[in-house]
Amino acid sequence: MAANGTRQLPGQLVTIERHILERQMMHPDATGDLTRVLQDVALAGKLIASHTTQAGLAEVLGTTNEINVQGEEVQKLDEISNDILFRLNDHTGRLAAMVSEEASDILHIPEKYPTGKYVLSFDPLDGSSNIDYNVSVGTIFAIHRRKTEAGPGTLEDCLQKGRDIVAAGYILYGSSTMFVYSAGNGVNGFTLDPAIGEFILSHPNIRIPTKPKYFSANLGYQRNWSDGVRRFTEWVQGEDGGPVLGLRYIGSMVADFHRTLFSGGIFYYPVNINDKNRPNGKLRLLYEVNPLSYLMEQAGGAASDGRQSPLDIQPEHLHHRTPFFVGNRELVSQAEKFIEQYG
Ligand code: P6P
Repeated sequence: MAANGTRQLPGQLVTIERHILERQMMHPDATGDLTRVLQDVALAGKLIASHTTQAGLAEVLGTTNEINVQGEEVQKLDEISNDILFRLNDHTGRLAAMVSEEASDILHIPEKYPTGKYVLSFDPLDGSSNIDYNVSVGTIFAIHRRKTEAGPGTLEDCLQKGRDIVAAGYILYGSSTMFVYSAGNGVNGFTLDPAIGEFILSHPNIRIPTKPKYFSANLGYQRNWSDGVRRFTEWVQGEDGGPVLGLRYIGSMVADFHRTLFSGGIFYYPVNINDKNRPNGKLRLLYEVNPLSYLMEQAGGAASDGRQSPLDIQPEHLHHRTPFFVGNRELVSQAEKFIEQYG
């Protein structure tokens, strides 16, 4: 705070728009469309934040009593967040299609609007089962360039590997609202200043700390994990010379990922070997695992499905599920070694 008590502006007030534009200038062939898609997502984040921070007041707590394509109860805020993301992007002429956790099929651009060159995939409100407990939740997104030439987006446009992501990120609705993204040149974090309604650069060039601090997994399920995963879990707690990491698990992946990114460590959601309905685990490749894997690699970490980077998996369908390990390289690599040796 300045001497006269006025609000001290940071030395360089960098908004998302300024940050993205400055990077866009590094690409002479850039048309600005990707910049504007990111701004559209950021605006959606501001609108969703205004709902999530008033959930208790605005009677939007609880569920709609509907079940989504994932077989999960649709929370009212899920629906609102999904609607906000769709309506802020359906008319811009920048997208060929959208993919949402809340929609069984491709979300096509309405015929009255032009289509564009990008595909936006998102989980509108990940961790929503925690909404009624006032736990942090988040929006996760990934952007690809379309593969087909023109017209309505197709499955070919949507089922692209994470390696081909052009930008990805998340918005965390927590004690503050943060927008964390990468467009291939490192990871940067912006904090929403509600007084001016702008995301301001607060965490430039985020890198995962080299010294890991926590492991993050739902130990309530460990009896259902494979032998290799169980042995890895013992190792991270000091068995066989492993590091002695503390346990932190919120049950809202964006929050667990965000803490892992800033504290160092590993988050993992392995397969429950007794859950025949989910042979590939719970988390979805297109709009949860791939965006976060892309971000972690950009921040100097690594991601795996237990054997390979999720970014190298060819998605088989829109809601393709996969086991997920993400965090410091050496921890992810150790998990892969235990799985390779013990299954
Ligand atoms: P569990 C939230 O529903 C979510 O998809 C992720 O955000 C979170 O990591 C995971 O599920 C929590 O699942 O089975 O531990 O409650």
